[in-house]
Amino acid sequence: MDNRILTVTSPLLPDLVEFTDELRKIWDKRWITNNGEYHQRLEATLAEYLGVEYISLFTNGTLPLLTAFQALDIRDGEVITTPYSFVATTHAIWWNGLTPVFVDIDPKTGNIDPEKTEEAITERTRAILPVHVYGNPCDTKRIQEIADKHHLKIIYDAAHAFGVERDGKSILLDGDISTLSFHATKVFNTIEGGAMVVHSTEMKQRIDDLKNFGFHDEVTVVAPGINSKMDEIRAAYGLLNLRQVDDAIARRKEIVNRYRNSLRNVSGIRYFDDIEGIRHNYCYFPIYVDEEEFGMSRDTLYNIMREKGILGRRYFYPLISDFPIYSHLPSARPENLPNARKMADSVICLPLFPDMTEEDEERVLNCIV
Ligand code: T4K
Repeated sequence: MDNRILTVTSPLLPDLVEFTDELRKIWDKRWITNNGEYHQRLEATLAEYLGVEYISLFTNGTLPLLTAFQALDIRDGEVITTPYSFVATTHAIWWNGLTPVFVDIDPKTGNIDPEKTEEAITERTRAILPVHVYGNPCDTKRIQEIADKHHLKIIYDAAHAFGVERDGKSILLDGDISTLSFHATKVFNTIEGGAMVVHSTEMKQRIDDLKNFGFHDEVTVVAPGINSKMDEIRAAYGLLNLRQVDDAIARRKEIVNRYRNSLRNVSGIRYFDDIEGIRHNYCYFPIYVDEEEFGMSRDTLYNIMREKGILGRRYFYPLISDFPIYSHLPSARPENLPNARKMADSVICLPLFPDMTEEDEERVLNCIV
C-alpha cells in the first residue's frame, strides 16, 4: 500500500535547466529587481494571457489587497465582505483602518450574497470586497448594480480566479480593481507573488507608484506607499510557468472530472459543477459533506484521510468572522452568517495538482466511496 503523504496541492515548477539559463542571464546583467526586464515582460505576457489591459505585479496576493484601498482613496468607514475566505481578505480591510462588515454567502456558489450585501449598506459603507471563492465567479453584474446605486467601490479578491472567464471575457475586468495571488499553492505561481488588475493608465501608474514606496520619479513621493515589487528571479520563474499553465489547467480538469464521476452517486457528498459560459481553472476541488446523509461528519472524514497520509484541507474553516480579532464585530454574530458557517463546517478540499496520478486519486476516493 502507498503510504506516501499526499498533500492538498503541490506547486507547478518550471523546467530546472531552463530556469538555470534564465538565472545565468540575470546574473550577467546584474539587474535583479526594481521594474527590470523580466518584470516588464511578465506584466506584458500576463496581460495578454489574461485578456486585461493593465496589470501590476506584486510580491504576494495580500499586498495588492492592502494597496487597493489606498489606490481608491478609501480612508475610513465600512467595507462589506465575505467571512468565507482566507484570512488575508479581511486583514486587508483591518490594515487600512477600516471596519469589516461580514455578510452571508450564497450556498450555491460559496460567494457573497448580493442581496444581503445591499441590506448591509449603511451611510458609512465605502466599498465591497467580494471573493471569487475557488474560482467560482461572483454575481458581478448584480454587485455592480448595487455599487452604482449606492456609490461604492468594488475590489474583487480574485486570488483563486487566475484565467477564469465568463462568455470569453476575463472576470478580472469586473469591479474597480481585482487582485491575484501567485503563491506556490495556486494554479499559476511565482513562488510568492501576486498582481493587481486595474482599468486605466492613470490607475496603473498610481499602483506602480504605491508599490514602490510612493516614488513617482527619483525625487517625487506621491503617497506613503509600500514596498511590494516583484524581483527578477520570480518574474523569470513566472514567465516559464506561464508557458505550461494551460496544460496544467487541462490536467486539473481531467482529475476533477474523474473525481466528479466517482462521487456523483455518493449520497451526502456534493460538489460544484461547471457553470455554462465559464472557463474554470480548477484551482481546488472542494466537496461538501452532509453529515446526516453521508453518515459521517466532515471532520471525521478529514481525520480518516489524515491517518492514511492524505492531507485534505478545510478551506475555509474556521470562518474569518470566528477568529478572535474579528468575532467581536456585530456582523460576526453566528445568526448573521448561517450559510457560511454550514459551509465552513462541511467542506473539505481534496488533493488536486497536475502531476497527481490515478493511483493518488484512487487513494483519496477509497476514503470516501
Ligand atoms: N485571498 C485569498 C482568497 C486567498 O486564498 C489567499 C491565499 C490570499 C488572498 C493571499 O494571497 P498570498 O498573500 O498568500 O499570495 C495557503 C497559501 O499560503 C495561501 O496563499 C492561500 N491563499 C491559502 C488558501 O492557502 P496554507 O497555510 O494552507 O498553506 P500551506 O503551507 O499549508 O500549504 C498547503 C499545502 O500545499 C501543503 O500541505 C503542501 C503544499 N505545498 C505548500 C507549499 C508552500 C507544497 O507542496 N509546496 C510548497 O512550497 O495557505
